[in-house]
Amino acid sequence: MALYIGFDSSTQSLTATVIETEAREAAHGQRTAAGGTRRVVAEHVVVFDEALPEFGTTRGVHTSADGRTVTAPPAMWVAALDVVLGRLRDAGIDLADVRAVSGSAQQHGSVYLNGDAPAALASLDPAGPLAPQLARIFSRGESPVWLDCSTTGDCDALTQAVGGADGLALMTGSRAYERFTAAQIHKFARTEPQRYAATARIHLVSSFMASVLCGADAPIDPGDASGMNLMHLAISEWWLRAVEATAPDLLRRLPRIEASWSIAGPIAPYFRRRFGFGDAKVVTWSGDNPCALVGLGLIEPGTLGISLGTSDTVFAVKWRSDPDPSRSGHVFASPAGGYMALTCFANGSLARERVRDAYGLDWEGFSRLLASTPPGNGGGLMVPWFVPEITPTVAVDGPVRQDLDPADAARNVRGVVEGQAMAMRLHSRWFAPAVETIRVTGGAAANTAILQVLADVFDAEVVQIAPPNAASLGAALRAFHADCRATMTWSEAIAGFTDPIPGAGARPRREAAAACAALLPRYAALMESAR
Ligand code: XUL
Repeated sequence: MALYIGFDSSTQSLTATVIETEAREAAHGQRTAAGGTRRVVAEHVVVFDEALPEFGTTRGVHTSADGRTVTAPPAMWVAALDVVLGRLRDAGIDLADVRAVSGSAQQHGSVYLNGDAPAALASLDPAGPLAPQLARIFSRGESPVWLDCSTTGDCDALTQAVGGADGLALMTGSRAYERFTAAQIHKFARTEPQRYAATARIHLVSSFMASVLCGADAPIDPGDASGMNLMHLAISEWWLRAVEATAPDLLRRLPRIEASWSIAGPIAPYFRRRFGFGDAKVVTWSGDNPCALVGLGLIEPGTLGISLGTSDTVFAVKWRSDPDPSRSGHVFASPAGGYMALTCFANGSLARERVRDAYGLDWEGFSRLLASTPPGNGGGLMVPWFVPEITPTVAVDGPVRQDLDPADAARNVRGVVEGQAMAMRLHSRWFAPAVETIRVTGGAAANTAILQVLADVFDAEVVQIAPPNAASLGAALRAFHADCRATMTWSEAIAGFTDPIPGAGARPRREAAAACAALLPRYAALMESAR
């Protein structure tokens, strides 16, 4: 039996998913999948606010009074790694059987290390926890994360320097976005030149966590590098024009880009001695959306994926790298080959929670009200921009209602969920004009009333995949695939792990789908007029 671990370092928590596969040594010495046992052995979640209150985060982040600057302490992510590994060990999982680990991380966030980092990472003492030993490696104690939208001027400067938004989107897969790493680095170098000068390495959250695990500088994979506005998407190499436009002498501060299945190194002695790992490999980490793509079994075009998490994202595999003609979506490299088209909404779980709390509901009450209201909501619409939105990009916050009484709890509950689903439908047309099947993941994917709304709005069947966290499962599958790559295809790697749960999910209802379709043009017009 071989074990593989996938981590997911997300906005609010760190998850570890452990999978078990039956593997045999083939005659030529490679490991191959034998097709036998395949199961998820364990999934442990460390919620930052609860488990690590000393970092003072709310939903995993620190937010400025105007809501535009959003950061998180990287030391907290490191502390969470100790906690989750302790929980796996205490749950009786024999970490000596782990052949490879990999990970998924919230995209775009950046971690700034000084010249002391390589020595500190290489000499971790297993007698004590990680965070205090790494406290002095950061040239910037707070990492900007994807919810940050404080860099509009930096986006403009970058766009101008590389010759316009169209060229930037063609080369990197996206026009300049506030949360993308180039704009964040530009702001740091501009506003804090001394601390920028003291920065020796700028990692993504993914490559930083991988560096901690292997005790050495880890590469960035093309999937996560495509969320930086710095990578030439077609060839997976740094695009020097954007790199030079972003900050002085940036190239030497960036890690190398290596294939998603590359091995960053062996797991560091710290983890062997403290938690009992054997000779596990650390497979290069990727972003949470590229990992969720794999964890939902989306290795070729045709099926839509939706992740209902802190952010809501809608995505699919595509073979070509051409960007969204309307410039509101992104194209990333897929860790399983080809590309990933994606549109991201900042008002995901947060907007659902705001509505739930405004009417004093729990999730059960929320679902009951949702199921009690008619599809199409009697024409009542809500554009749920409770925080500044990414798609479309709007600085204002506050929901916009049409024919919807704010005092009517039930119709506001339907308003937020239908509004989110209609925005996803409208902003996924550029890569999926019509779909038959949608695979869902994320916390809200367990809510069948929400899945029914998705099914009706998309007029498509919605299916659930057994393990709850597709991003950490995808990371575990990436570790498995990288370990057995010489003799195993991607479809062999995911087989048995990403099958839909029989009977779960939701099917579209003809009249409901028609009612939702009739509302779409009005919803598009409302979003447009509200910007
Ligand atoms: C994607 C995005 C979010 C984060 C959330 O572009 O910004 O989905 O990856 O973790």
